[in-house]
Amino acid sequence: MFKKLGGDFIHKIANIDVQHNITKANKKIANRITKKLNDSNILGVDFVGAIGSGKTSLIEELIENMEGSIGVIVGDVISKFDAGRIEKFNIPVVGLNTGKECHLDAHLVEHAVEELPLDKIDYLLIENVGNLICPVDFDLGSHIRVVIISVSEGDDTAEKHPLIFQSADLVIINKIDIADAVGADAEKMVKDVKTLNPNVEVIKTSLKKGIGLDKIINVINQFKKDRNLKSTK
Ligand SMILES: Nc1nc2c(ncn2[C@@H]2O[C@H](COP(=O)(O)OP(=O)(O)OP(=O)(O)O)[C@@H](O)[C@H]2O)c(=O)[nH]1
Ligand SMILES: [Mg+2]
Repeated sequence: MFKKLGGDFIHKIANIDVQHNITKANKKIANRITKKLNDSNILGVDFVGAIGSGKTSLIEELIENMEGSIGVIVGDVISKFDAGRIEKFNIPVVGLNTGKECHLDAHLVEHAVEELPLDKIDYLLIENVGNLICPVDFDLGSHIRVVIISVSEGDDTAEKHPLIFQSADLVIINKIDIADAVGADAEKMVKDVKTLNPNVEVIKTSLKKGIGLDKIINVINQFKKDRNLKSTK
């Protein structure tokens, strides 16, 4: 019994060390990316959310409705579907496949950034792999993290995944058009997020019906202004 507990303890310590080294190495690369974006006056935005919550739909709406030039990095496990959706807009886009990994990391993003014409971009929008757990510790060098969930994942999503909401700069609760149909209480979701992260802005949207998009654009623009990143392209 004693031996078993000791074994478990050592096992946990080993995992923590490995994890610590990985996130430390990731952070170093992320800092390089942030510097590169700052030097080019680009605001980097990391979109994190559950599978199917509306990440690509939001990026599509931002491309169509925001002023300024946009470049996109699309992370997916294996497919190219989402990158294909963005390519239709004829803007710079790089698709990344993570294989078995459930999140993007700074190493992958740094390579993608090298492929982009930074002198022609005001906003770099990064779609992370659909997941609310794995991306938490992986800074991608972006200036802000937008977490997007939808009512169809259940109105207890925030309570179940506190860390990702605590790491968010903006939270979007999407698909409010179907809240009644799926029996979700969108106001409860807002309250749960605010409990976890009292200062974060929470915006309810229906990307299908164009509700809330203007608010998101205002917040993103404000983040750009706050960082003195001028739109000159
Ligand atoms: N009813 C409703 N459907 C929506 C809304 N926004 C997006 N959808 C639909 O939800 C589905 C998933 O949207 P995507 O934008 O592909 O979601 P995603 O988060 O990029 O998905 P993954 O990349 O696969 O994780 C699509 O069928 C969208 O048309 C909305 O506001 N309301
Ligand atoms: Mg997508």
